[in-house]
Amino acid sequence: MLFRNASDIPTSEITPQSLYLRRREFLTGVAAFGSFAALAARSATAGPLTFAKSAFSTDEKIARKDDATTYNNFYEFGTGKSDPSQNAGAFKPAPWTVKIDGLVAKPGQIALEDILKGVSLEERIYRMRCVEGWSMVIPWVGFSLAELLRRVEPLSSAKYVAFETIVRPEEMPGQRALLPALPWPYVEGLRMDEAMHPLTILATGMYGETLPNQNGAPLRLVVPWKYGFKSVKSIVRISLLDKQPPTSWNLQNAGEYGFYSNVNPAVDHPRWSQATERRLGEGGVFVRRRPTLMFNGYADQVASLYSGMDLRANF
Ligand SMILES: Nc1nc2c(c(=O)[nH]1)N[C@H]1C(S)=C(S)[C@@H](COP(=O)(O)O)O[C@H]1N2
Ligand SMILES: [Mo]
Repeated sequence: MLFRNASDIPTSEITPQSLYLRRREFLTGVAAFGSFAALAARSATAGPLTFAKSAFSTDEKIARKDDATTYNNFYEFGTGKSDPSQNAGAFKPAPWTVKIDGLVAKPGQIALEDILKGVSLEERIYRMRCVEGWSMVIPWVGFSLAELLRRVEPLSSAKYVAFETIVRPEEMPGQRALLPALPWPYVEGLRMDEAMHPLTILATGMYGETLPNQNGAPLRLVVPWKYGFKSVKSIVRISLLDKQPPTSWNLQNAGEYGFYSNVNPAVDHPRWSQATERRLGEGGVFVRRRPTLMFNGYADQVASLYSGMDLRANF
């Protein structure tokens, strides 16, 4: 039983080293042939793919795949929680290229296949906390954003990284709405040290499979110590800048959404408390709420990035 569905594997199970290495060889081999999508398709005959599990992974119970893929936000497909899964079917995540520009020595357009050739994919089981008060544990498949940024050689003047989602109104009904829910493209940003932090990944898959359209195919950011909206989906552009870039939710409502958006139970959203959360998959909507942890439980890893900063002013 080497290749079980990722969601069937107890999260406490550690990948044996030999299997880890064989998967690595396998992945390096297939990555040379094409995208993770192609890789996943090819492996369909061999059973679902599983990946080496990162040391950063949590052992908590992972969310049901059904919940994680049908209850979410992707306003390009509508503002309802079931809109993304219902309306993202016609979106075409391949072929895909990402433009990397700004303060880097090697700017350019990079095909997703080429990005994947130079990085190591692994499974990262992360807690995710949405600003609206729900949380879930997701087994991502992805690679460290730092790996990609190092390849394009950031200049010392680069202080921030900006991300942009694709604009494709033909395939994204939310971008055709008369009254746009957000200004398009969806934009997000990180400080350079946040972007280079080992916890920060670009994900191409979840649950051992290629990323579903509604979860940000084919490439989305995952920053587990920040509220969910920082994890920008379907990325087509990454720019390195010397100034703090604008972010979509801050543009829409600056009083409610700041640039940092670190998960912080002590700083409430103006309209609701952030002290507790409802964990998706814990027995439905009426289950008890659990306390929200500082930096979403990743304080040991990331608190030092913010030492000396007033996190109430820099929310
Ligand atoms: N382009 C884009 N990215 C986005 C969003 C969006 O509406 N558009 N929603 C954000 C919000 S509010 C959350 S909570 C997460 C949800 O990610 P998930 O679908 O993987 O749960 O995506 C974030 N990234
Ligand atoms: Mo969110």
